[in-house]
Amino acid sequence: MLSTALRLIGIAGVLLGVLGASVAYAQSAVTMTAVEFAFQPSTVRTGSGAVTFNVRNDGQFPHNIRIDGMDSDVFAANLSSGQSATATVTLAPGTYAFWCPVPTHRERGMEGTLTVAGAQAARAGGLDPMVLSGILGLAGLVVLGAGLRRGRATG
Ligand SMILES: [Cu+2]
Repeated sequence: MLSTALRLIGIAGVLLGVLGASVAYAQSAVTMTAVEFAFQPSTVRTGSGAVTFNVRNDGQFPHNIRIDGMDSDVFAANLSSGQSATATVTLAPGTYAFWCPVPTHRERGMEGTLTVAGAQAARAGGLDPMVLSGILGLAGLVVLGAGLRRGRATG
């Protein structure tokens, strides 16, 4: 019956791996508000690849986002007061400054730091979710395989 237990642990590991992967996917979204003159939050972390920005302009002036190294603003048009918008950009792992491209807004405080974690990068808060899910999934398969081998040897 040990092999049955091992198999169940293996299946649990695979499920954890799938769960971890979905968590990693969910983190590739950034939700912020823009006001005069700040982004809230101004320090943002996300996964690499396609990153969706959900931004609401809670201020009076138009605002937008420009990420260091990109040729255009995140939103095709500035967000007007009260407007919410969603846009997806592709980001490689790294640390980027971002700011509001409307004249003088950056100087007045509308800037922040965006950290994009890579698949191999360890985070300050713990393992990168993609790495963690991979380890959990792999551990699940190894345990599952051991359980199957044991079952064959004794049966
Ligand atoms: Cu602005």
